[in-house]
Amino acid sequence: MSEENTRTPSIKNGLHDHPQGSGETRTVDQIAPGGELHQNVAHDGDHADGVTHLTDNFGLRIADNENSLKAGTRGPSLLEDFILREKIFHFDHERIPERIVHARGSGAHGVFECTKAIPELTKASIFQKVGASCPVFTRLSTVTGGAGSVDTPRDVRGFAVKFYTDSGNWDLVGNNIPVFFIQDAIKFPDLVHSVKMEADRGYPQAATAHDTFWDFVSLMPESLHTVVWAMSDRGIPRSLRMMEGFGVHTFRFVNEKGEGKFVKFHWKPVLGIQSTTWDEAVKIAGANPDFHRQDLFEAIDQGDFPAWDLGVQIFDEAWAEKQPYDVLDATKLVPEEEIPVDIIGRMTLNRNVDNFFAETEQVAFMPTNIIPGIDFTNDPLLQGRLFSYLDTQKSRLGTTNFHQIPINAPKCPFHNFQRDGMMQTLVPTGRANYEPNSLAEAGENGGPRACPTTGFSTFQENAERNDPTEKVRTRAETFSDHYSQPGLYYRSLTENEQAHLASAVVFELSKVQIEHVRNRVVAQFRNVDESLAKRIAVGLAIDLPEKAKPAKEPVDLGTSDALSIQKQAKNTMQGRKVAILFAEGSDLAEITKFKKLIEAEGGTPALVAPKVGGIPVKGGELKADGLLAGSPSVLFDAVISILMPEQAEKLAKNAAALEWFMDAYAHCKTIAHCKGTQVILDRAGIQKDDGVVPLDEFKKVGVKRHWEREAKVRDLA
Ligand code: HDE
Repeated sequence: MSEENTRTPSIKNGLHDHPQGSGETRTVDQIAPGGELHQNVAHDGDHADGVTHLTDNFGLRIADNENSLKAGTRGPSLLEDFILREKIFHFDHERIPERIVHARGSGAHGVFECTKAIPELTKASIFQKVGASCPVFTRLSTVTGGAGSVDTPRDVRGFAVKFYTDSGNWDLVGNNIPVFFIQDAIKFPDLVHSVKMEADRGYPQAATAHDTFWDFVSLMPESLHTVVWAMSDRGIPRSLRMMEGFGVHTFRFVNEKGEGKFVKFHWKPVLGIQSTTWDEAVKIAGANPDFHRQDLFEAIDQGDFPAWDLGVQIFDEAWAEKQPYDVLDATKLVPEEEIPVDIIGRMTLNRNVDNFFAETEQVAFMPTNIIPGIDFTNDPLLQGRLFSYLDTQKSRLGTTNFHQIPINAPKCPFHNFQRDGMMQTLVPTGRANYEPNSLAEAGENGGPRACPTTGFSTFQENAERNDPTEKVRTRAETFSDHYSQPGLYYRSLTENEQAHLASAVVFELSKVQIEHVRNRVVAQFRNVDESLAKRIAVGLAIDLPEKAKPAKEPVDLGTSDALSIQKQAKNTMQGRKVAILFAEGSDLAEITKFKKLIEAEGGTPALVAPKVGGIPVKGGELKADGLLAGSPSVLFDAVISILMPEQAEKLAKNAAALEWFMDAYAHCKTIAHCKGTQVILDRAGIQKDDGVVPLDEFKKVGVKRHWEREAKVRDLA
């Protein structure tokens, strides 16, 4: 059935329009009092005197919201108290099942704009001309932890974008890592069971560092490519605004003529890619469990809108045939050096949600939401996802009518004969709820019809390659090289990044209690990169086990700079947060100068002091944004210290202050300081280097990480 013809009332700015012409349907807002979806007023008359009156869910004004109805002042509550019962009843049902994966996420509204028209590749309306735009809703998430877990565990991040186009919703439901753990959807429940908290003990929460996950990995070498990405700094992003996004699967673009090309989607963050170090991520989890969520919310709130460029890699069947891997295998990437990423648009997130539950929690992404011009491929992982997401939404949102929830409803008209069901909010009129019908011939509204020309039609692919054509449960032979690309990834990293990856695996395996699992993982890593396997074995103090027998011998694919974060790092203040430490007597003029400098470069200054209320400083009084003991330096990208000598002396005896500087140093951050601060640096054992500089060098040095320092603070063997 035609997609375009299967959608009904149009929605503008989140509000359902009144139906046009036929008067075919009525929507919730025509029936609901107040008529607004973002509704906090029940009756028009209720705010006539400037006060919004509290009512029950049916519009009855409430006289007392403090006391339940009782038989006498100290008597029992009465069953008659329908006001109490409605309130408690509704409260009891406030939660819905959290997402089985990606439960913890942050969402925002925005806009997508086409910057390069590609009609020769796709008929998708959003890519037909430069400047074409549509609203989007984006949800960025961790995968493993529950909805109430922390933001900075080592994990893959979800990167889901809903484009509300004029030809229907297109959901690009991707991750911040371009490959996935498994090749076939049938292994997904096993993967997720193994990584989630263990079934008997209910822990660990939001962590891969445990027996069952690594047991699975050790037995499923196809997972190794995603594992090396997750164990690298990609698994601990600095900010949701500073990570890449990938569609992961190979999709297909289809043009007006019906010609198809393969496409891989990429999101490139305008702020550059940046990560934390592991020690930093762990400390952030304690200092601010909502580190990423708050960062995204505050950036958007202050008009510092995060943006990503949408890029595509395009290739055809003939090119795909020649590669040493299968482009339908989601554990493989297409190196950017081979097929460059062409930028075709930009997404800017410019509006926070009004209500977390209504929008971020209820948003329902589905890879099946595609539009004419974009199609699936036979990737067996993608094929399984096409079933899973629709199914999960019914389970989470409770009704087949979840598409009517404002955040999920398309903003273009939709008309079809799907009817009724729980929580139906549309009120179709007339009796045409089937097709074919001839009601129009009798002067009645006959309803919508499929449209072969503009409707969605599946790409006609040549099925000859799918040999044998019988029904089979097999893995294609072209899916059998599990080691070459993980090796490519590892060898493409800088030395520091390689060391981070190796120590992440050592850390994770140190938490694994079953010895043979550790050994088997290292045996697998010997096929990825022998030097990496040795590093891990040395880190664990175990003998190098015998190499696992590969299904297919790996080949050396060289290196790809696009895979390394550090090789593409931007030294920019944009989107970064810089702390300015001050105390009694600090120079206000100097503090103000640095505040302005940071702001002028697009960064956010944060004042940190031993006390937060008005502190007497030279030239006035100043309030701090954060208490020193509650604002550890892990929350900032660089630190500046402006202290009078006597205050510095005092802080040199304060553990929180010492740790503040030691952490900034250990995490390779810029430390710009006045002379007075030297006493603290000396006490903390911090030596001068390219990133530990006098105040006047701050601008020149910027907020980049000083990785050359790392060997002094961490064993990089
Ligand atoms: Fe998902 N995945 N997934 N996934 N996924 C879900 O859908 C699933 C996969 C991804 O912010 C669920 O609404 C299967 C790959 C994101 O709301 C569920 C398979 C990629 C999100 C589901 C995969 C993803 C989800 C859970 C293997 C990257 C969060 C709640 C066949 C390309 C979307 C929900 C949001 C969520 C199933 C594999 C990304 C259960 C069966 C590969 C970003 O339907």
